[in-house]
Amino acid sequence: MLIRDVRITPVAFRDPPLLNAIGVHEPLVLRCIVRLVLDDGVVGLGECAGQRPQLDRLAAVRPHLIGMSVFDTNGIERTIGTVLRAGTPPGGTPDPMGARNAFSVIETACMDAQGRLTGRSVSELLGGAVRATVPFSAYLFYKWAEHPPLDGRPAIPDEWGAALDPAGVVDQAKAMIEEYGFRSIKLKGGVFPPDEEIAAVRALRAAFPDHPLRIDPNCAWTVETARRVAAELDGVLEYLEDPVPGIAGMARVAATAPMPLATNMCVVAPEHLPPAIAQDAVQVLLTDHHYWGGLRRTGELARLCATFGIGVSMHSNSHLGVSLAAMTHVAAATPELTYACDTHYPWNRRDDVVRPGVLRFADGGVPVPEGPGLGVELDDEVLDRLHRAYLAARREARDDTGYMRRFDPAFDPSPARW
Ligand code: GKR
Ligand code: MG
Repeated sequence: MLIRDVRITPVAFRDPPLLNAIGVHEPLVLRCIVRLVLDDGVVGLGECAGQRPQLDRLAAVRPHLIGMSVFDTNGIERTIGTVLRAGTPPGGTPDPMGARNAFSVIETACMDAQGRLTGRSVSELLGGAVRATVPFSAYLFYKWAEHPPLDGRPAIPDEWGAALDPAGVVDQAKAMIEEYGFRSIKLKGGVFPPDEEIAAVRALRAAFPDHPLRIDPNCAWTVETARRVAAELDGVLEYLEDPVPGIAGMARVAATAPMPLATNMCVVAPEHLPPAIAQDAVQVLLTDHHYWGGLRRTGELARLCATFGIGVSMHSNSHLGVSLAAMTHVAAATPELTYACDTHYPWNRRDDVVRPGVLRFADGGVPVPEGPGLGVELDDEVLDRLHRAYLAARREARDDTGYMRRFDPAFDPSPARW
């Protein structure tokens, strides 16, 4: 049960040209697979973002984890915090969020290893699954038909096709729901003027009368616009996600909005909770174990939310199957998480580091993997191929705005621009 090695493998996988408030997704997503190798040969898996700061944090803590027990997650959390605080440059500010990001992936890998050692699944270790299948929502994006040609590189086609108007959004929803069976729908907004996005939501409502609907413009609207959109979509939206920046702005919208407001942007750390609660800014919190400090902390957060009458949903960024397995286990073991979770998983139909068979969608939900730990196994060949893709890409950060500006130099990503 002692950690003998920590293998940190950055990977890159293909992503369609999905549009959002700050630009467009680049052709490759950067992720990182972490393997904790124990003294008895057991390997625990975790997945996190593959941006340079996260890789640097993991490299810094790596030697300090060797020899620690995977059952001592309190000690591991303390060690990571201490090492990263000590690495703060003179005059620099400590980064507790960075420490939570680093601990999250290590804790996930520890719990996978604990499960493999004890023959228990991660959801059992978290207190037991309260649902056998975790519902996810269809996560729709406005998108281009292809990544346009760039710097001599030919266009990169994409089988999902374009979605640039209400009809395109409805077609995308139909395709995704036919394939995965989703029973809730989220539209990533903040891409077109709000009236066009209202029209898309109305078109979705007409095509899917019984599916709960959400829209998330990632803070692209002003308070006035958000209040107007909320009033116009009264009775249509299940919740309105991050219409405006900041807790105070969200509180002003919440004061008149007929539906709950949700966030994964203005409440992303423990210190954001008191002001958000005091101002009644948020009625649904999208948790994310990748940055809230791991799987156990996610459960604690959900319980805290329930105390204050805040609903719980789940945020997603582009990810692979190790993350999907972890999201499914923690959601299954969190009674308060009653909204269908977000996932970008359907946007990557090509490559997964996880061997096929365990993770599958049934009626829009993912059955909780039954094997020990996370219940998934790595495909070493795919891992190696995606690692080579990462090395060849020579990229260290996600840059939706910079990529968009290669095609539209005047692109404006400012928050509250509508
Ligand atoms: O993938 O473009 C995207 C999303 O906008 C993502 O970056 C957000 O973090 O999905 C996320 C959200 O709900 O805000
Ligand atoms: Mg969001």
